[in-house]
Amino acid sequence: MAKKASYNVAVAGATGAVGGAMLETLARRRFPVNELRLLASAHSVGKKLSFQGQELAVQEMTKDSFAGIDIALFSAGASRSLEFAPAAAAAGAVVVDNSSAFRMDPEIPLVVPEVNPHAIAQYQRRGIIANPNCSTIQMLVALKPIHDAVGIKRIVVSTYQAVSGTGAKAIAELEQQIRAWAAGEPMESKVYPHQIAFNCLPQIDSFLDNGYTKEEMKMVNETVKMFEDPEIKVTATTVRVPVFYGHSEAVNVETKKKITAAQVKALLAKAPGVKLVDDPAHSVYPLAIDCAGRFETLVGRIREDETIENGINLWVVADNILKGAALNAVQIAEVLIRDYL
Ligand code: NAP
Ligand code: 3JM
Repeated sequence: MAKKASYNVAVAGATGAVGGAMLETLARRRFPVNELRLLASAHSVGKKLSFQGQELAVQEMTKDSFAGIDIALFSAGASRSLEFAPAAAAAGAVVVDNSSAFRMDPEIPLVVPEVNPHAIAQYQRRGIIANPNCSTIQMLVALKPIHDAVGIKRIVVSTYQAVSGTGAKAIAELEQQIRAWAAGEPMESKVYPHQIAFNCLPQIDSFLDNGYTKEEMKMVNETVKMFEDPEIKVTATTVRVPVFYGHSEAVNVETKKKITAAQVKALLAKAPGVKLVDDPAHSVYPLAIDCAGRFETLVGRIREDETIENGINLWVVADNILKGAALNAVQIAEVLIRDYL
């Protein structure tokens, strides 16, 4: 079959923080879009969004929204994905889903193109590909070259996650609290269970019976699935910090074979999707405030763990809305049209 010159794309959740970044990313990467269909809830009907200089009307998402669509990018929450993604797939679209709804389904591939692009082939089983959680994506972009070189046995990660990962209401809450503090007025906490301004909350998503949060277990389970290694051990502490954009992570890895810090730097300097930012003598290292709008995952503070035989410490930072969500989904779509559609 001859390749199409351009594709019909639906964005489900187009009015949201991730949906907006999807539109920007499709344009920035010159994705060959024919028709673009913008879908959201009934209350957004009548809104217009601009794409490459054109104003497009938002439509209400229903099960009939996907006729003629080649690729449907979903970021409207897990319950909407469960309700509408199977209908989109049944209508012939390939769904790239940003929610946690399908990630651990054994019939659905979970993909970071720098890590396991081969898994995309499995989309044919259900017509759905899952995008991992933002914190897992950036960690695995940084660790994949190390895992390929010397094998990773165990990962200990602590995250410092931006409020934009929670959506537009959380961005507004942090801003309101900072303004209230400066004005000497009381702060309101509605989105988070505690004040987020000038604070760190060791809770992202809800708690499970084992004492971990769902976000922490996403990092554990998604890593095992994408590295295709049930032996790999992962333990995580995920923390919300008063940062608007950009997740940071302190990552400690124990490897099967010895690797030096210099060797890790050499690997990461040429790794796809990675930008090495590591010049401690000049206080140069990855910063959340430098990653907004960037496609790369920034890695620095690379050093050997002197308490174990084979260990490395790293500091990993990425734009949680781009590589953590919208960009990764568009990259999956790029592989789909290059190799499959
Ligand atoms: P957001 O800013 O709150 O946007 C939510 C979007 O979902 C809006 O477009 C909203 O439309 C739409 N929506 C809500 N209910 C709907 C319905 N019944 N039918 C159709 N559309 C509906 O949230 P966000 O930050 O963009 O995140 C959206 C989702 O993306 C999250 O819930 C999560 O599943 C996923 N996400 C994934 C990652 C990741 O790590 N991969 C990161 C962030 C988010 P209206 O404007 O009409 O309400
Ligand atoms: C990131 O439906 C929902 O409440 C989605 C909540 C959500 C998720 C999720 O669980 O899909 C918000 C932000 C994620 C995620 O990537 O796991």
